[in-house]
Amino acid sequence: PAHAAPSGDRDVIVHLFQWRWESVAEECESTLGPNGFGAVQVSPPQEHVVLSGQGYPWWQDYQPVSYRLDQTRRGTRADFVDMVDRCRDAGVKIYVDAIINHMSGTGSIGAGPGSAGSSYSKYDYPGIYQSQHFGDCRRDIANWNDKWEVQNCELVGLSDLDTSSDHVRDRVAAYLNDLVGIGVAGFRLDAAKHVPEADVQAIVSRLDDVHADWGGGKPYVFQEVIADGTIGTGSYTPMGDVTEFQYHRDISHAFDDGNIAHLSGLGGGLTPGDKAVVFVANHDTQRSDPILTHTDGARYDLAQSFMLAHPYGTPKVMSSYTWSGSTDTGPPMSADGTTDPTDCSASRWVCEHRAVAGMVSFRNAVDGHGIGGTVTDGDGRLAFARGSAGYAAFNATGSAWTRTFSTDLPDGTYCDVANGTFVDGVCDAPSYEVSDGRFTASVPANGAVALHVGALGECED
Ligand code: LM2
Ligand code: CA
Repeated sequence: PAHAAPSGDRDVIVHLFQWRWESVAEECESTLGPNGFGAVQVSPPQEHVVLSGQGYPWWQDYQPVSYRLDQTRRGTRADFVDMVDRCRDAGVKIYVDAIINHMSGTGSIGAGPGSAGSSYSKYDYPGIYQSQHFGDCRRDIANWNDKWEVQNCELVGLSDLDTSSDHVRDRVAAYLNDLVGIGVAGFRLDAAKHVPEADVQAIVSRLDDVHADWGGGKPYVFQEVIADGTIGTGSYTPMGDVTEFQYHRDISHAFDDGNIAHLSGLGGGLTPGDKAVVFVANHDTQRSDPILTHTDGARYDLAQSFMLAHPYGTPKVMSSYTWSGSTDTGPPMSADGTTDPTDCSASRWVCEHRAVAGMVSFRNAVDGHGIGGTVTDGDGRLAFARGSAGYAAFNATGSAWTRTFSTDLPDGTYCDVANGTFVDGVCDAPSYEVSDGRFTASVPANGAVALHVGALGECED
């Protein structure tokens, strides 16, 4: 296939929402590479509107005004290039959140300058797009049951590009290929459902091959499609992977309610797993429609752990920052709206991906093995094997689950990667002895235990 998912043994994506480029690079080196993360989804790198009058909300990034990468909120183009190189050296891909459906809207500041100094106004981006490059439906999408409107009218007042025109297709593809040339390995296509399928196809078909270190094939593409009765994910799977929002709702409700015993079949009836990008929460749902988020603590971490242990889909782990009051609140920043470097031990950065870093090694080690040997105990507890390569137990109740589990694991001492990490032979978690295929564990309340053959033999308590 033209846009195959990243290789199965390192497919985990982490969304480092709003992180500075230099902080992403450091995280690739210190944490993501060593634990086997496959890729980072970074926030949009293109020049965008600057809404000082509204306190620099996070969503100003979703109103692009040019394709320059000299976007100062998270760093310079040179910082971006350095990040891509350092992450690649650490074995981690960069996926860019690419805004292809629209440019800016009519916010509090309808005209420039943008974050890199470009002048603009809605429907006029000098040297890039003029009025004729936008669709004729210059009003908000009103009838979401009308596919034509959803794809050709304006999403929350954002100037809607006429992606049927060659000029727009060429210009968008030139931006994406600039990124591919830097070494970017894939894209999240923002608001893909609002771009007609044929137009996505035309843009994707213009993409160059990725860096030789990533195999030199076409970039990985996953499309943001919030499926409904009007537009399903199936119309977009020919062009790449798609976001599966029903998975998000299913896993979030299950862990929120403590009804997880049935989840071995999670994903059944949804988009085929080899086309689905899955997540517990994303940057939109955690604000507009929260079910289970970083504010829910252990139960949320448990859900992200479960997602990594379960074979359906390509998992995307969320990494958030907190806000109080308005959901518009941007990340920690200085007075001029420039984002602060990430500090996971202070400030408002949650860094919840670190809590599940060990489970990424589990996912990589059990790749290719299905779910078997399921054990339940009431509605809130579920354990299963991943063939002879791994075994995981999840406890979404308020009391410990103590029992002996039967596995197909080779006998030995295993690092519990649900409660720590195993990097370069060093285990910083509890360890378990598997003997005659069996081990006895006390799975913590709202916690898990996970053992795999890639974290065997050299554990230190
Ligand atoms: C997405 N996926 O399809 C992003 O995941 C989502 O975060 C984006 O919305 C959206 N599509 C457009 O890229 C965010 C935010 C909106 C915000 C837009 C544009 O959730 O609230 O809209 O970015 O910045 C804002 C105002 C809205 C206003 C609009 C245009 O909230 O009231 O509409 O700007 O000025 C008049
Ligand atoms: Ca559109």
